Amino acid sequence: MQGDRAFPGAQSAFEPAGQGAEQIDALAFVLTAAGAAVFLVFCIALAYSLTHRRRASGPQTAESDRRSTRWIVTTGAALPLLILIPLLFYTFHALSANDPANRDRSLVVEVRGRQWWWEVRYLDEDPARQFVTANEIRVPVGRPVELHLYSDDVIHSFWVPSLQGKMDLIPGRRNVLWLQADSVGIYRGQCAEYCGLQHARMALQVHAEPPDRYEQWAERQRSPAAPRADSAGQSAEAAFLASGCILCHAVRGTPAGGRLGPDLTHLASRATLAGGILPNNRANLLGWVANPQALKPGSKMPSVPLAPDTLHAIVHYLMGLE
Ligand code: HEC
Ligand SMILES: [Cu+2]
Repeated sequence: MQGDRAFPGAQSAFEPAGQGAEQIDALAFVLTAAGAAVFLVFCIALAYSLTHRRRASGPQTAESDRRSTRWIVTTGAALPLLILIPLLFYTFHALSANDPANRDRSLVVEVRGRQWWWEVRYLDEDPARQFVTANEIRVPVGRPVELHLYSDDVIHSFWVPSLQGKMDLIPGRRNVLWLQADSVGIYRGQCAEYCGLQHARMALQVHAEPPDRYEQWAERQRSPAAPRADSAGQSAEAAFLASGCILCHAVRGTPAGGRLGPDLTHLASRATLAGGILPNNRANLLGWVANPQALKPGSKMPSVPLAPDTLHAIVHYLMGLE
């Protein structure tokens, strides 16, 4: 299912687009089908026994006692075990196939749940090659990605239903999940554990891309923000750097180094703003910077009063962070 145009991307566990979600989908189907079949047989047996009641003919004998005991043991213990044990082993099998330990771990992404957005850090053995982004995880199609899930505030839950089952992000703990997208596309995810006022507006997108496009994107993300060449760009940058924004936001390559809000170094390359609630375009950026509390009440970004000129200059600067 495609979402509305502003927010493309499937978000359905019944439309798996990767191995993890496929295994869960198959497991859910098998367990539901087996449960339904058992229930059907049970209903038929119940209906039969209600309509074919025989009046006890003659006194109970040792023979009829033995017969009913045999029935009770077969249908009450042996039959359920015969059905449940294979299902149990099938479940174990499906779970172990979904274990991150059995995957290639060359691409590791750290995801930190924040009230109410996602910080996404691409790890690399060479620290200079690490980079940070927000609310958007790009992955090369067909390659497993290991996710390390953290939280510093409250419990969140990472769930991209089309790609993998959900897993909690718990303060003080590292949880590990993997996912792999098998076809190019945008997959929507959502925080799945109530985490405060704006929990419902804490979404993310996974963009699965061909490997070469992914590499191009990653290479760009690694680089610091490009210096502004024109005078309008330079004065816009000065307006941003003189504002309170830099207390909370970082733009690599500039003195802005705040850590409370999303890294803005390549903001313009992202599809959405503020936990996936707004498509990233000029109008929404203006609206967001002018008054985030109107769009996401309670958000940890305060509405900062800005003169109209300053507001436009800052938005101009942000639009150039490609
Ligand atoms: C007190 C800290 C703080 C200050 C000051 C602040 N922000 Fe934010 N900003 C945040 C937080 C936290 C978020 C994430 C909000 C959310 O999605 O719930 C955010 C989100 C954003 C986003 C969306 C980023 C994304 O990828 O979704 C933009 C753009 C932004 N801020 C720009 C600014 C600008 C411009 C200023 C200065 C006028 C500013 N911020 C001042 C904390 C702050
Ligand atoms: Cu939440």
